[in-house]
Amino acid sequence: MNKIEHIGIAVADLEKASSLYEQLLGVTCYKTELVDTENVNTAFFKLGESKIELLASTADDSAIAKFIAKKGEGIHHIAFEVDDIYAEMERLAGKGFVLLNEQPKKGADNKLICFVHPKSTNGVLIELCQEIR
Ligand code: CMX
Repeated sequence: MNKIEHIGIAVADLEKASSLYEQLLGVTCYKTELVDTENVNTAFFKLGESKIELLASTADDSAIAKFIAKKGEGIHHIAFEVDDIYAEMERLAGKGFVLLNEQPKKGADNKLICFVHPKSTNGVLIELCQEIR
């Protein structure tokens, strides 16, 4: 894995949270993107090499809605950049990590993504992401 690509933060209201994070970070949101397949609306902020992704639910039964109902707003996942997501998935599966996708799927911000179950990573939801070239 190369680096932390972004940290995902679950928020209840994307507009309010975006405006707050613009003030907090001192940078403007560079992209908002609706990801229908995940039932989320996202807003991205870039700080040097790292990014923050705010995630708001668009459906009552989405992963983000469930997360907020159970734990409240807060850090939802850490995403690591990888060069070859297929090789990395095979490597992690071989070591016993529980992958939540059999195949990489298309995520926000032009990425192929795969999630690793938090039960196999000390309670932290991990995302692998590879830039779609
Ligand atoms: N971080 C840490 N723990 C989490 C978690 C998260 N983000 N989401 C759920 N959990 C915990 C639950 O609290 C629960 O813990 P306990 O068993 O101790 O109560 C456990 O994981 C399993 O929860 P569950 O109710 O059985 O399963 P869920 O239906 O909540 O699903 C998960 C959990 C991770 C499998 C599901 O959210 C998932 O598949 N996530 C991947 C997809 C995703 O998160 N999409 C949204 C982001 C998309 C994007 O970044 O663009």
